[in-house]
Amino acid sequence: MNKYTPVAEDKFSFGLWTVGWQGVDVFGGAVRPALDPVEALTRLAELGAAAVSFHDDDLVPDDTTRQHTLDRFTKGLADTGLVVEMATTNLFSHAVFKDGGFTANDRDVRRYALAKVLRNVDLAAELGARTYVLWGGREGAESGAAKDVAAALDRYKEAMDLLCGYVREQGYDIRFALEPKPNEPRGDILLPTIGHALAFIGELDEPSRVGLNPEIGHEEMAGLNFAHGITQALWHGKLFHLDLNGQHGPRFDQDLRFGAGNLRGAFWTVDAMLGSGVAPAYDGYVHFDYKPPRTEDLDGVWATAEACMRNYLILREKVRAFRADPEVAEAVAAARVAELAVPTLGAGETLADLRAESFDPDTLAVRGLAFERLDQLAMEHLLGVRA
Ligand SMILES: [Mn+2]
Repeated sequence: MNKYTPVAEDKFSFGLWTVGWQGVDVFGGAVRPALDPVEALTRLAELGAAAVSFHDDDLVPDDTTRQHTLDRFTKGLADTGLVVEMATTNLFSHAVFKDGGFTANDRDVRRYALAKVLRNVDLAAELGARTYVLWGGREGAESGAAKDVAAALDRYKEAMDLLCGYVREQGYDIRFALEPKPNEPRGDILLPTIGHALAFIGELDEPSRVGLNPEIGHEEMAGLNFAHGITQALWHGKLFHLDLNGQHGPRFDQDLRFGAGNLRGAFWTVDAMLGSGVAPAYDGYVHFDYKPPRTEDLDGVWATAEACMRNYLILREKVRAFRADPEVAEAVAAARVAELAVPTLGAGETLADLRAESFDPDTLAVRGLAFERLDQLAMEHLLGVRA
């Protein structure tokens, strides 16, 4: 036990499909044996996780073993004290979803997709999950005329409106969280970024039931700043959940363990999650969605799971030390950060008053902002040369 050993209050959560990934990729088959979900619960609990999430097909892929699996899994939850905090539907693996689920051109496929989601929403409610994620990885296209994008958005909205109505009628304590991704497996995926998804939610019948589950790797694949993205989601009250992992810029979806890849991005992500600015802190589960590389055996898998949590705790300590450092406070003041929270127009002031003022842009332009000193202090905290 040391200061980077997780405790339940840290609210760490893992998808069963993360530690359970057998390493099947585009170029090769499995490198690890299938992982029993109950074994996953036991090992994750030992490492200090508080919760898990699952796709229907991770946990109950087969109707003939469904009840037996659920009985064992429910007992595993009770034995370990872990909870199910999130559930989601696999609308991408089966060949039937080759053109998507909710937005497949084939109406029968859309009807099947909706039925599959409804069935797993019932299971999610039964297992106590309060967040239901929808990642539409196959909702998209590789070519132009094949997909009527506006019609696809109509069908996406129809599906979300139906799901919201269902959850309301059933009285389930569940909110939906859309997970944006720009591409892979489709050439172009619908709702590719946080911004696209936020705008889409505004068009739904019950927008309050739907928020976001942004993933670091997905936003960085699009070249975007994840900390800025989740801060905007928090500003809209829409950061219902998140997926932490690691990514090296715009390339294939790497799903590295959290902290690997863009380390500075990870630092600012934790800073944003802790609510260091005007936006509220994130108060949901700290959920990891990564893939232990194919080089690892099962011991290596557990080492990566432990490292995800450890890196979060190390970064949290560094962010707190940065924010508590008196020299940082000085640098923040010199950078006029707090001034941005002051409304541009004064109380009782009119636009006419503002226009009557005489401005000297050349004088204003001379002021430096001293952002680099502040950023260097963050860098030095991150590099461990300031206590
Ligand atoms: Mn990913």
